[in-house]
Amino acid sequence: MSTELNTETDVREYDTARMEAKWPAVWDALNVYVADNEDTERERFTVVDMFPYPSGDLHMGHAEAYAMGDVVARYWMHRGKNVLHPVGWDSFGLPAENAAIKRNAHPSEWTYANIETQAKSFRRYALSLDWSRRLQTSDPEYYRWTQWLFKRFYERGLAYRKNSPVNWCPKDQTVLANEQVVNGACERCGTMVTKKNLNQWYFKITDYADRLLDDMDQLEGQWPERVLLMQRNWIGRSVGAHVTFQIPAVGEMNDGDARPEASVTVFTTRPDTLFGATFMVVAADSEVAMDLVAPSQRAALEEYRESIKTLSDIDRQSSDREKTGVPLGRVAINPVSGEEIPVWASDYVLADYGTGAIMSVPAHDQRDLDFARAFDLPIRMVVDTGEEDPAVSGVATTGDGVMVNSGPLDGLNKQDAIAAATELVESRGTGEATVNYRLRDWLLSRQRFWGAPIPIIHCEIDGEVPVPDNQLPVELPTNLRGEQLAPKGESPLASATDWVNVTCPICGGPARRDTDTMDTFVDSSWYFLRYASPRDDKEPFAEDQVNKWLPVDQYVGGVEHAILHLLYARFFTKVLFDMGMVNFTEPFKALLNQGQVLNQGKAMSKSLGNGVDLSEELDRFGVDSVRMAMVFASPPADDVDWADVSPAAMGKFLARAWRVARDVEATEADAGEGNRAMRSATHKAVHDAAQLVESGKFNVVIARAMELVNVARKFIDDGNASDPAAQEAAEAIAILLSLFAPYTAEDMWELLGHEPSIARAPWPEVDESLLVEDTITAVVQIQGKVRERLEVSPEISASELEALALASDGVKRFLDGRGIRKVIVREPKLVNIVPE
Ligand code: ANZ
Repeated sequence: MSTELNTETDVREYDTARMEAKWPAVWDALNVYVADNEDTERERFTVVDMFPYPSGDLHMGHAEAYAMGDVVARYWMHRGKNVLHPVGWDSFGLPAENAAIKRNAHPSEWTYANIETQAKSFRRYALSLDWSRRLQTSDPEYYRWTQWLFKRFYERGLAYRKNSPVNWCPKDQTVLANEQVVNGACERCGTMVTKKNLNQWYFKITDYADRLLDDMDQLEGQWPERVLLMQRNWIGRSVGAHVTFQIPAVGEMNDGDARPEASVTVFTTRPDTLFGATFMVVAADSEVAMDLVAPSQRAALEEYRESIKTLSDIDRQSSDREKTGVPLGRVAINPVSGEEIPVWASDYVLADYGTGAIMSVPAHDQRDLDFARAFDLPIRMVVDTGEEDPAVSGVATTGDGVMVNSGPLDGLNKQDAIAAATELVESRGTGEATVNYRLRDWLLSRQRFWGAPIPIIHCEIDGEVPVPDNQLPVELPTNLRGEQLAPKGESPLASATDWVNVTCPICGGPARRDTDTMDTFVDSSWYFLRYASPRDDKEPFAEDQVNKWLPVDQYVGGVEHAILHLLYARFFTKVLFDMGMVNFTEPFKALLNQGQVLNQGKAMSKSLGNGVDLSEELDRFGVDSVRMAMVFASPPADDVDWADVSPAAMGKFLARAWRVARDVEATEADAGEGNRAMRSATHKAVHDAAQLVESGKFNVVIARAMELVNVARKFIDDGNASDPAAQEAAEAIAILLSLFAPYTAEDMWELLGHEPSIARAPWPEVDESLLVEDTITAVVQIQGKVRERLEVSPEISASELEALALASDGVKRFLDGRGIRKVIVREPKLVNIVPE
């Protein structure tokens, strides 16, 4: 392998190919990156990169993310921590299955081949990973414990099965996740998606909604603010009230068309506006709508329901869409005013949020106002905010104000009116205060092959029977291939009859295995815990180990996982805490989201043809140059545009830094005897770099290293190669660079006469006295005449300056033994001495 750099005379001795060939074996032999490899008493620091999906070789996005995590891991190694920086693969999932169908193979073949490719690239990329803890979620030794955990959740009532409508692609015969439905159509084949009722497994994450919200206090300032916000919005806690409206019967008794009396409960966050409710809306696709609808309106409702079937929740609630709906031919009675209001069905009310029914207050809710205007329904202002009447302006007012048109609530402000209205309905038994969440239980079952089988057996006599622990893992059959893996309306596992048909562990009678597999988010909800004791075959992880290494000190990964993965991992951690298996409630103390790697302003993609191949870049410029260029391009959280990145220039810089190490002359002298200005530059750079790494400004660390290289180069060229300050500078440069450019740094370390590995070299100690900015000149006067000039720190204290002045040669000489009557100090610039 030759690199472009080697062809330039300027850098001919800096040979990336030689370094890349030489060092990995040395690092392996020394077990440099293995956690606990020295004395195990040191404080731990755990850095976890979100583990990759083995979709092919590593790409530019991986290159950036893993370079960032590596800076953190390497920094804490230099700082003497016992660092755990593990690696694994999220290796179950759909692409492997699709590839297997296409190639008439088993998904494991594609998966493990890709893992090997990525593992090789990780090594070449010189990440400080502890390979001894490597794991793969598709290994039976791993998913055995995924199944074991599922069982514990099941025993605690946190895993359950229920019939529910799911997105269904009639062509592919498969369930689709919401993200796989694009504009109402199947992402893969474009067929319009419908809803189908299926028996599905759920985790009861809603039981943990409050804790998932409240524990975010622990993460404040340590996680990106926008991620915390997304988590909060996803959980969506709304405080409000349930209010029940009576719906009088319609039609004559004994008349086939009659509908009996009913009641409908609405969820509202604004009980204060109860007197402004001028109509009620129920979700058109809800059972309630069908129960309520008057016979004369039934056909219209059914037609309307058909028309909204393929709309997503987002479309339904979009404020841009014209409001649509059908009157149900019924009225509801306002429980506090006794007023009769019409009941409508519409798509802007969702069936599975709140109670699926709302009281509409058009004056103070824009969606209700748009609906009222579309169907000419009354608009009544009940909060006077001082703004124009919404009935006139067409803009609902949502702020605070004074209650009007509201009987007993008149004159109150919003907060007091919310409390008073809640009390009012509670006292009448027609409502109560309540908290509602947007969060839904986690649908975890998939009718797919390449996932962890759900460890449940269905028996006609005993019902759902968990597979006994000592029979785990329930391994996937190995004999299905190609087309046999294609979805057919039920899980492909159903066709493996040998596998499916078992005897019931309780009664011994004939029974069937559950044929669903788990969502891969289940696998990734606990892998970081498994890193603590990855080879444990008695339990998912050992208690002492998990509490030693976790929670993760620094988690690194893409913002695309800001919601689901993090929420699920947090949920698992809390359940395991409740089970007494871990002693912490949050899995990731700090989170870093790296930006995306773009090219010419756009995400790299095959269709745009702007993709950049990582391995080609590595061949061309060398690993270190690519890594450094990537980190230098922007602050870690910002996007990097590869078009603006210059690995070639970075290669030149690295060569220049490398030559500093080559050109210094070894000396036995103590660094303290070295040139002060050079030393000061070194110590300042090291001091700043530590602060910059800890505050996540990795790109600026590189800028500081560049400055130091310039100063050191000049110092050497000025004939100071054997000054101990030159050696000190070169060592510091090597350690700063080792955060980003491990090959170059290791080579420099060797040139400087040290044993490998630089990764274990302690961070240079900073001499505070060398950090003093510039000195300024203080003038010492005796009887008004300048007798001495002193170079001092601008921060010098009065007493220090006085002491320096009195001890100075000039002052001693001019005082010549006389006593002192008075000293006036104006630090840092002037000392005036009045002799006796
Ligand atoms: C009356 C009202 C008056 C409302 C007002 C708002 C403003 P969040 O905060 O998101 O929880 N709502 C309730 N259930 C709904 C559903 N299934 N589909 C669509 N909208 C629904 O929103 C709660 C508010 O959204 C509730 O409070 C309800 O409208 C509406 F001036 O009730 B409100």
